[in-house]
Amino acid sequence: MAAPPCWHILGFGAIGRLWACHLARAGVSVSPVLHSAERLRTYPGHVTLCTDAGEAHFTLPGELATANTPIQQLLVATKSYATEAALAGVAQRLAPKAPIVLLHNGLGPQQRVADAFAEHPVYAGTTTEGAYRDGGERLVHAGRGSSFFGPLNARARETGEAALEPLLTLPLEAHYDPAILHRLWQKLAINAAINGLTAVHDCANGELARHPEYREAMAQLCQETEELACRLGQPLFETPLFDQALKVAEATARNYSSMLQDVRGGRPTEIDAINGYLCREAERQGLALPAHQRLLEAVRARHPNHHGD
Ligand code: KPL
Repeated sequence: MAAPPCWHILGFGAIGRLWACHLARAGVSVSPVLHSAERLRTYPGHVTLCTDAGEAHFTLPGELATANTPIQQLLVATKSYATEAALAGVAQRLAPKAPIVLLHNGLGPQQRVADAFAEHPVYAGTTTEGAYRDGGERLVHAGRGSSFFGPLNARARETGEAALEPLLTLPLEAHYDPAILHRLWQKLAINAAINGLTAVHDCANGELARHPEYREAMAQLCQETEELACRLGQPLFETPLFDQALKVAEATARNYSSMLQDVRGGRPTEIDAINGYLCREAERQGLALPAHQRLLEAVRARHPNHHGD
């Protein structure tokens, strides 16, 4: 039997590595596409996955975007602001009808990629898996979560979930959801209530629930998000968004949000694809979102070299 085609992984941070290790463990060949010749030179070609069950080592030979092998299947796990440029760098290598799977926070890039790559089935995913890099090539899978993947364009709806095999059958809890936009909006609404505030106040997620002033700011953000979602006819949760956001802040009380980690690490943040996305959508509707706008500006001020989404 022919070996299953390779999955190329663009964006080799914690989440890209987590999926790469699990694909490799399932016997699928995986090729991380690294962002520079310097990175390829220092990358040892393997990753160690650390879980409660111990450590496992995976050989994952890296390559550059300029390599010339065709890409049959592509998982893009970059930060939201890097997705489109990273994809452009490998576009000429995509085999006809190669599925593209986008896995990042926020909204904006997904729709643009789905339109720009209309000949390819384009899917989006959202995950609550918790993983971080622990120096060098070690990856710690710290918190088990769940993931959803679903179609973004007509070609993906026609193709269905078959193209996502084996992403859906790994020992990570992953499901196919044809209404993926709803899931992406739910994650966006939660991230918009938590991430920016923790980045500005330099605090763990749980502080937002405990500190009255932060809690009030979170309530305002949630109320504005709900107003916009209602205007767009976009369902969110069955219970108020603020209750959901509080629940997540409490359940992840000791965690530092991905945005705070970016600010502390001096990296660009995903604010433009989260609160920025909501502000742009609101503007199209003639709606003002003052709390989101203020937060957007405050986070941008903390990282002046922010990227647009
Ligand atoms: O998704 C998250 C993030 O940090 O990006 C939350 C849910 C806020 C957990 O920290």
